[in-house]
Amino acid sequence: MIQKADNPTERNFKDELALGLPIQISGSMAKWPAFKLWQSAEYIKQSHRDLPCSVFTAKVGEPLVASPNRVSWHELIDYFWYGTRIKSLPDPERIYLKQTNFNNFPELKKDLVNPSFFSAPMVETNLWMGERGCNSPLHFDYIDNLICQVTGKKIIKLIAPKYTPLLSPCFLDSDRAEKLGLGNNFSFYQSTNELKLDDSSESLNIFEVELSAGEILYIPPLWWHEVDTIKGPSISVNFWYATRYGTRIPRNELTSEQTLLNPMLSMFQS
Ligand SMILES: O=C(O)CCC(=O)C(=O)O
Repeated sequence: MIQKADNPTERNFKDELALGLPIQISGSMAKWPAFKLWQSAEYIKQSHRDLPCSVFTAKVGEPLVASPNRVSWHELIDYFWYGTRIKSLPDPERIYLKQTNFNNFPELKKDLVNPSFFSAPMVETNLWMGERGCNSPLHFDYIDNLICQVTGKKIIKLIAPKYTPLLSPCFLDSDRAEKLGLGNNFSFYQSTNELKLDDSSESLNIFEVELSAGEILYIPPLWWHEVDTIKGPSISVNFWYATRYGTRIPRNELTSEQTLLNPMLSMFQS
């Protein structure tokens, strides 16, 4: 079972954090203006009406890939909330606005409240907006992460870093990683459903978290996670914080499995 915390203070959270496990947090978004204001599609739409946005799209049975066509913010909102077709996109099955820096959305950024229980330096705040069926493949990040669900619902599957050797991680080549929107991460291209585990892996433990509107999931660095949107329109905000591993590992160091495993294994040996 995943740890849960209700409206933690900075002090409570530090104690929980010391355990190095994911934590599902409730009660800490109640005062976010976004939590009320973003219930209105019209409010969201007017905030950045004509802003061009880069999105990921997928045809039936295929993974989401970066679309060469940009779409305006108001078209996206009309699509997600009212089902209006976007003419410039060739009839996709799914559309996902992934990991888009909130600096592009100054009007909406005003409606966020930085979580007061987390005290590390913040690196980036991103917007994720999608519909049922949107997915982020299994991967991990080197930094502390808070995923805050404002509308809709997601299922997040989590695997502890100690299981990495059982997962036989594979690197995506950089073109493919870019296309799938995983350019800055070490990535693992299989989903948890497709894991080909050998007999020794019976004890692999996959945590499954259902994240509803108003809830936050803390994902510690190096924890594998796969994210599925199960109810749309879904808006998530994620905050990344600098940690002992720094912020990002330069792409040119992503060359071997050793690079991936060393920091993780040394963590477990220490
Ligand atoms: O919500 C998603 O689709 C993915 C989020 C994620 O992978 C992250 O915040 O690191």
